[in-house]
Amino acid sequence: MGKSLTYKIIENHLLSGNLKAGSPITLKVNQTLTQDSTGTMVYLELMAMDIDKVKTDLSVAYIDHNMLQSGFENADDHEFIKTSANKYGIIFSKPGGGICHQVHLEKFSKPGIVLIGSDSHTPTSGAMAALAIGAGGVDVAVAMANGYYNLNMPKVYNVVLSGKLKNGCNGKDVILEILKRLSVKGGTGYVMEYSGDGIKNLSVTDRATICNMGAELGATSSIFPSDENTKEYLKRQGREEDFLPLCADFDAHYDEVIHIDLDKLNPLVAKPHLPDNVADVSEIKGLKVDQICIGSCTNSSYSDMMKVAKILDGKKVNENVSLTISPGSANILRILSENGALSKMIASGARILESGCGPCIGMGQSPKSNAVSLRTFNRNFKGRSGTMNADVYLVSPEVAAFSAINGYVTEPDKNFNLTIKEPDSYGKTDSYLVYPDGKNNEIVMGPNIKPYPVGKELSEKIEKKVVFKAGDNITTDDICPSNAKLLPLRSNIPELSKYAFTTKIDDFKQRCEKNNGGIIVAGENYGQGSSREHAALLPLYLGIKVVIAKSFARIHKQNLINSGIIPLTFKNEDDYDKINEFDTLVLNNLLEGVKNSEELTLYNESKNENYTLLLNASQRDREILKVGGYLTYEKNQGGKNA
Ligand code: MIC
Ligand code: SF4
Repeated sequence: MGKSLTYKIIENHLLSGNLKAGSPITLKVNQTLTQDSTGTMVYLELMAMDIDKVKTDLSVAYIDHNMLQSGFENADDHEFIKTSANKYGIIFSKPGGGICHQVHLEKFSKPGIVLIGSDSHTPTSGAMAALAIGAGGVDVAVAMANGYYNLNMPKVYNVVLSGKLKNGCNGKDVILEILKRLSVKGGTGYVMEYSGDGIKNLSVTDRATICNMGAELGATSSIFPSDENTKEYLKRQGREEDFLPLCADFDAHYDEVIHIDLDKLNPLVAKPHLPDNVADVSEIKGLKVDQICIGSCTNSSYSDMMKVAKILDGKKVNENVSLTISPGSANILRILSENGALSKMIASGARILESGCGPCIGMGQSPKSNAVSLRTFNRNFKGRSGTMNADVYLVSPEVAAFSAINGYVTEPDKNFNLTIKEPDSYGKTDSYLVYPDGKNNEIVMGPNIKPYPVGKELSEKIEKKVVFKAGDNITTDDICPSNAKLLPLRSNIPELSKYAFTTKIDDFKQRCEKNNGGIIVAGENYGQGSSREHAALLPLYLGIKVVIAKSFARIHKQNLINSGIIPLTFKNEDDYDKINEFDTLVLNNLLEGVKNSEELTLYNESKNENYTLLLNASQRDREILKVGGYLTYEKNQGGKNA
């Protein structure tokens, strides 16, 4: 039987391990990317690893998240990242240059490479046939320092596309359809690999939208083959020499398959408050809208922006709607300003924002109380917009633009021709890139940048109270909320820890302080969403030693292990119901258990009951837990894994 594209790239980069689904493997890393909201931690970690220069072919540090600069904190973070980048040989992308995933696709991703990024939407570069994986900060620091990345061999889900999207449909509708069918945990453990006749009808940027939101499936990555469309895209970016044709063998082995007929798709929407709560737009048409935001790493490409300009041309944004538009990169913004599209947007009454994440991560543009907000983004978790009681709906730019004119949810007009002709050349806007000068090695650290917490060596026994019992699908936005007020604190864990879980309970920190740390118990898919390792570092700082859940999301589980917090699952899920908040739980014989056992016994002292828990971890993960975290583990190894 033949090989999938995923399998081929992994085989090509394999440093150790065996290619059996679920077994631990180590891959050589070609490129890394970081962004600023996770980046300060990454560079603190890199500093702690005491290296000279990065070992990757190319690493880029983007500033795209924390750009509000309402105090000195964000700007200090930028300076810290800029000076670190210079010291370690990393390209720095200044604020305003664009969103990391969009810019990386335009300027740096190549077919066949392995890219690791400290952001969950790193798989956007799968549109370029790169194996691009989102990871926690310390994993990215290790990838830069030593040139490798550890993961479990993923399974491969083949998504076979046939046909062609109808006028008015977008790559967004493809991924929303997949989310509808598979749910926010349906991709866990898989790389989503696309094939079929339909892919030739999808542009690289439509593919990027699809790969981007593969993160919402919980998938390890998403990937398209590299074909004529890839070549054309690279040519228009002035990088034709980076083209390499790549695809799966015709008889490739896949673990699962789904088929999607693009012709049959209609415009879709993810309703509040999860990306898999998907319905046809027609089901909510007529819903009055207060705010519309177009942009984010999901839908801010040239063609997305041009479609919006075309729809808005000569029209007026409804008087009750606030429409914001943030192009994905400075290069796109420049083209829009040169070809007149920007003036059409402005003339219609749109608010043009900087090229960056902006409202997607709650950096400004929080909607009014009880608002209905339509966004072309990828996440609609409750509270993420910065307004707890707002209802956020995820849609395509086409739906967003038509709705902006009417003031209520509107399906794209089928007779309105939305075909966009891509220019022969996108030109280049390189002024936002700063290349390392190889001279100045001084790192500048502002007063808000505090050291990250380091886990302690594992003890023989843990006896702690359940300080919080959470339900299913807890996001890392719940564990470590993000908004304009909190993002400046990303490099200050002690301060940020005050806000842990505040989307769910007000007094998590107080509970931890009162009980000298504790244990978290949760339902399914704990830690879905963002890769922010802060969602492990805040609990670590507050003394959390163990999280027991029905299941975990991939990146967060690794972030817990990397921080020395033990992630355990229930052997019998019904035991979840037997544990109450503030029960005292005891784990004995931990040194031996964590080292060698698949099963650990949990004693519930308050109920006088025992439950069996599972520790699903590689031998390396077990060692990491024993020493209290990945950084300590790597230091002890002295880089010999490289
Ligand atoms: C997000 O979309 O949630 C973020 C902000 O880009 C995160 C990273 C972060 O929390 O800083 C992500 O997706 O990993
Ligand atoms: Fe930025 Fe939003 Fe994309 Fe995250 S999902 S990288 S916050 S645009």
